[in-house]
Amino acid sequence: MEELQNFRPTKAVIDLKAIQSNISNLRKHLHSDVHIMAVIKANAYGHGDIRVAEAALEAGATMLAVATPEEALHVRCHIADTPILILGAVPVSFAPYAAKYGITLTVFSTEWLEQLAPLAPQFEKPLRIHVKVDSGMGRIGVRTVEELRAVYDAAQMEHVVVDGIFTHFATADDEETTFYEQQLATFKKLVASLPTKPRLVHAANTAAALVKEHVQFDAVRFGISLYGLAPSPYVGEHLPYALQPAFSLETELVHVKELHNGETVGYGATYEATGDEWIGTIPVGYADGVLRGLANQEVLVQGMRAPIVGRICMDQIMIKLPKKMTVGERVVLIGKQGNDEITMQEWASRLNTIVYEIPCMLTTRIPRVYNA
Ligand code: PMH
Repeated sequence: MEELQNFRPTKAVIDLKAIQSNISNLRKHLHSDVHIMAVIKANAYGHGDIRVAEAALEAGATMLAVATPEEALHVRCHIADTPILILGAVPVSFAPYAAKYGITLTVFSTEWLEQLAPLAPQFEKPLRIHVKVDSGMGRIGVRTVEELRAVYDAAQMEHVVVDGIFTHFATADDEETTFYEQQLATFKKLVASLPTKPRLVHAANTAAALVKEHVQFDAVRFGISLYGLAPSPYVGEHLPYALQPAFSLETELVHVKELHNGETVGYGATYEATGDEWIGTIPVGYADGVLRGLANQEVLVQGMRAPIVGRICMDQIMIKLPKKMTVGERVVLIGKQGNDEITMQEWASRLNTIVYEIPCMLTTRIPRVYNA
């Protein structure tokens, strides 16, 4: 079949200039020799991994980070040479592919390295690994000097290069710093215990990179604010520069009608008109990730706020219009219109969650289109 355009007017518009401005502002904020690792796991937090990676690299990022082998291979198919680090645990069976395609692995277990030992002599190119330290996140990583030394020693084999060591903070986005300081001290102690320092020591996520001093080390792992979103309201109030959100969600009215007093809208007939009201329908729903928990959210139309009415359906949502409007009128669910803006943080607060979940939950049924 010929390649078809998107017929449904619902789309996510990703502003690559915003992504680039977030990177170039970070570049100015960091010491000049610190690498920026663009964290593009989960399809670049729902923004589209390849386009985001290309934009970020052009703006000053020098490394990429993903979560899984599948994500790494997808990126490598489109982007040659740039280092890609897989942040999560991977099976040993992936190691030959990692070596072949220049993908760096996270390692934290001597058993894993023992299983690698018989495979490594066949690698045509060296396998690069970063050792993960669990300094308090309690997720993956070595926890003591002894464990670190054992992993480091087990990794001394031909065709394997210990290229980095890193940790991850659990509370860098909080005002309270005690736990963060403990994690930092533990990490520094473990790094100092090594006979030789690997090339890349890294610890900072967005929050640490933006609001903590002295944790830039050799690289920062920049995730959520690459996309123009603050990791937490606390960090949002203490930003060193303004962030540019990159993601807008838009659609159009596909139907408009007038309801009269007592007439109802949607499953369960939960919404009842209290007089003459203009109701619009938009073609987006919970199968796109616009969850039913957003039933009290508003959208923007002609720069005005219009509330969602009735229950959100799988593919359609009804909104109460401020006045009679025509089919085809543009509706913004996330982003700016006129003088108003609906942020992902507004959705996150409505859903009692963190802003990270919002772009990740918007499904691939919504096409991502790019403004460069
Ligand atoms: N490094 C690691 C190891 C991570 O897991 C993440 C984000 C980042 C860096 C980037 O963090 P940032 O987006 O705050 O900059 N990981 C996750 C996670 O596992 N759940 O939410 C965010």
